[in-house]
Amino acid sequence: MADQEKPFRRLSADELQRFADDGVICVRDALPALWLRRIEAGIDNAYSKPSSIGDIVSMKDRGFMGDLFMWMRDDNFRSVVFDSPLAGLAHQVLGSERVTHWYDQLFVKEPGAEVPTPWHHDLTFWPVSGRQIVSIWIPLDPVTRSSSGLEYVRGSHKWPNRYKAITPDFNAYMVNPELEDLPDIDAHRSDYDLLDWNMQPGDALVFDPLIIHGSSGNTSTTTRRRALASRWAGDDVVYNPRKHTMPLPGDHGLEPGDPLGGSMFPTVIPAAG
Ligand SMILES: O=C(O)CCC(=O)C(=O)O
Repeated sequence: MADQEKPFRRLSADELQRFADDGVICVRDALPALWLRRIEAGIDNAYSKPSSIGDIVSMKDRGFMGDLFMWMRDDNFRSVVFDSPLAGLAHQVLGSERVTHWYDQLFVKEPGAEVPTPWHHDLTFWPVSGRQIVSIWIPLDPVTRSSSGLEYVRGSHKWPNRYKAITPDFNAYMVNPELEDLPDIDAHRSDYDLLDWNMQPGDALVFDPLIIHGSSGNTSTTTRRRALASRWAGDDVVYNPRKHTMPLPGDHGLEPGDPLGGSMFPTVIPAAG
């Protein structure tokens, strides 16, 4: 068995059931320090040499830096994809034979950054379809809800509703007018079953792409809030480009209906022979 197939630890039957029921679990100590150091080095590189996507999605004047598909440019993130326990963790929750890397994404909020991530779910604006998809969100700094830890609406991945993406103006084309507006969750917080966790670096949130989630700005005056989202797909996920979905950088060579795969979406389990 290759290293990446060995999860740092096995998830319990109870954790797997909670993932299915709630749409999210917090896995403590999912990534050892070695991997945290590599991700931090990758974040430093993304800061000093932003990619063209990073330039577009970041709002550095407001204390927010983002980037996507970092693994294609940076060996630190590349090794997280191919050699870290994340593929093995995804394997356990996906219940799929193959585990394919979908994409990685950075969300860095500087101390005091008033940049909330509005409530949203992910799958509606991705150019893929299928249900075997999971995101793993790893903070590199201690987080609480007020320092921009993620918050979730428990069980909302099972709702039949499909909501509009909520994106900054430059991404307005991703807002599909045929989809519903999200309810105003913050105005009626007691009507929802909300979940959040105080987390340490290396803990991971493992969540379904249809669960509604969001985060506040970073109210800490001293601590950055750096986080990596690592997204994975299983056997049933196919390329499904539609209007109002996220553009993909580069030539992936996929036709509509093709299973996710190829050089831009590497299958990590089973490892290439
Ligand atoms: O880190 C954040 O604030 C947002 C993360 C998120 O929405 C995601 O990973 O899907």
